Amino acid sequence: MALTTNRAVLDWIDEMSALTQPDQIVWIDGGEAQLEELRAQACASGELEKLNEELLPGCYLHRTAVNDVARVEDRTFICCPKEEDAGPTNHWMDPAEMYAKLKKLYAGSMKGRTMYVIPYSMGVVGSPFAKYGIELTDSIYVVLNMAIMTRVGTKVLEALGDSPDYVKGLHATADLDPENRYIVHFPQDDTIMSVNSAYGGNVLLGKKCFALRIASCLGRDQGWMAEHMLILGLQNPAGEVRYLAAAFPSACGKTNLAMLIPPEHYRKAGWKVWCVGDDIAWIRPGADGRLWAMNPENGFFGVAPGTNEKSNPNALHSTKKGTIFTNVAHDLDKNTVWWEGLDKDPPEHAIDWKGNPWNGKTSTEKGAHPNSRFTAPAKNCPCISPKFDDPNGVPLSAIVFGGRRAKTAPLVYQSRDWAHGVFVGSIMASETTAAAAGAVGVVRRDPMAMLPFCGYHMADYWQHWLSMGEKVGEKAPKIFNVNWFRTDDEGHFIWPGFGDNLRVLEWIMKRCFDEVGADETALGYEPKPEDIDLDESGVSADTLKGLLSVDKDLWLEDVSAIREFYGKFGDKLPKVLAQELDDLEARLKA
Ligand code: GTP
Ligand code: SPV
Ligand code: MN
Repeated sequence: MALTTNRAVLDWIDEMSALTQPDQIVWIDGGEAQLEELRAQACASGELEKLNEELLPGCYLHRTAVNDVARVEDRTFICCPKEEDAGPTNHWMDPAEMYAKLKKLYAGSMKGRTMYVIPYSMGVVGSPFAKYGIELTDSIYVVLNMAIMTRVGTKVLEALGDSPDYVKGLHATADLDPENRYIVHFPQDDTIMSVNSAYGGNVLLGKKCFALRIASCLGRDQGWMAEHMLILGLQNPAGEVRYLAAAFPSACGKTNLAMLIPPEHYRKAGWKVWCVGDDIAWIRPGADGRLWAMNPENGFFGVAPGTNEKSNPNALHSTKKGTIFTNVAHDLDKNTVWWEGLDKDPPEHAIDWKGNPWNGKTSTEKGAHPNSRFTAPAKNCPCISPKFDDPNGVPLSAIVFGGRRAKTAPLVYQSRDWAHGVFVGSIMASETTAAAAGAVGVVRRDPMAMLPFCGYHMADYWQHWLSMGEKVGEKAPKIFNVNWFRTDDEGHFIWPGFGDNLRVLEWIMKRCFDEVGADETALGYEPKPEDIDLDESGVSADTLKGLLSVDKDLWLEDVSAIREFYGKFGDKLPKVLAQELDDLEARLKA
């Protein structure tokens, strides 16, 4: 039975069910009883496997099709009316043409199946900054993931009332044909359509599709920003909590940084990190003129491989109950899960992510897919911020950009001012990872970690960043760039990373409050080596100097690459950014 009388919702559902022809329609009310019933159904059909109730209470395992394990950027479209508004970094098709193409793929696709109606909220339900969506899907896996990742159910429909202001999302599993897989956004209609996938960011439509691609367009029009950023609070020994947001590309360390546990002597001194969010930040100017950030999600869709008791104990702890694991290895002796980097004791009797028998002690194949994930409730996280449910979010002191660069980028540098910081974000580059289908380890430009997620022309997006800075003026957060991923000649990471990243965060925060000096370099401001605490880090002062060094020849090569990249944006490239590039080149040559 329909859970709302909202005509704009009911009419759209009628239209979509006439198209897809499900046997029945089930409304998700958000209650535990209904979710439990769906879990049982999914276990009966084999879609989910229930894990050991004692070791992993309320946890389930799911395997996707082997050709459906990551976002598909090639098949992701922004279908705004004019091609020039999608820009050179997005795939575009004429909306009428795309709607016609999709209609054929959806027609009758839910015959013999159930259509679930998921009312969900991005942000705290009822808060002035929350935005609502309805996802229609024929996948119980999607329903159960959305119920962890977002706030779902009747309360969302009550908050929406009779308003037509919600984002429409239609997901059909269809036959998972990769040739007909489409993830499509129509920003002018607040509509998302996804077909022929059943994996993560392709189908949990509240996440990248709504909270970044559609929301970035809303932010442009309404004066706020939707960013691919973690948000954390850094508590210092004086007990003050200062907040930063950080944009790293997919699988480049956001979840890890957001939940960081400080090195021991920092912990003893009273340092602590509070996690507000690990993937998405919605940022807007507050009444006090500062920029405030909130996390629209309610859970973590985190990378499993590499997560362990040492690298990220808080994430590991978050996965101990009420979690769905996707594409990890199944330990048959314990009925638990395993992935590469969990521990040095892989199971002998297991099923790998492809569903084949697997002996972790002898096999040379991977047990878990490199982009295998856990979907865990945020409330499970031991360091979840007391501000997590605060509708206003938190005030930002710093914004940090970063990526995987084996050589070029130093451990950390600070931009000269907001405009220079926007430049620093716009020239981000990083090695590709398994989070998206395609080659791994290839350096590509990924401005603000938004290359796959910006719902409009990237140059207009940069202009929007510049305008937001003008709006907040002196109160703008300071902007930094970090790189945890410099490697030595053998390809080993030089910086220990993970908890030790706090050493860099400490410097960043002190810069924001004028508590520490800096050296001026061609790039911006860098720490004086003695200002980074290396106690018990295993890193020598010389190594640190190396990590902070700037190879001018490499950077001049990068400048040419950036010039070529900027060339794609033609007249739309903000003049300020072109000037910043010239200035950087001049400083490198000086
Ligand atoms: P998405 O969920 O795809 O957006 O990824 P993310 O940015 O949240 O990345 P995540 O924190 O899950 O880390 C991805 C991978 O990077 C994992 O394999 C981590 O082990 C590794 N990683 C994270 N932080 C560090 C670090 O400081 N140093 C090194 N060397 N590796 C790191
Ligand atoms: C990412 O790829 O940046 C993710 C995972 O956070 S997904 O939800 O698949 O986009
Ligand atoms: Mn992400």
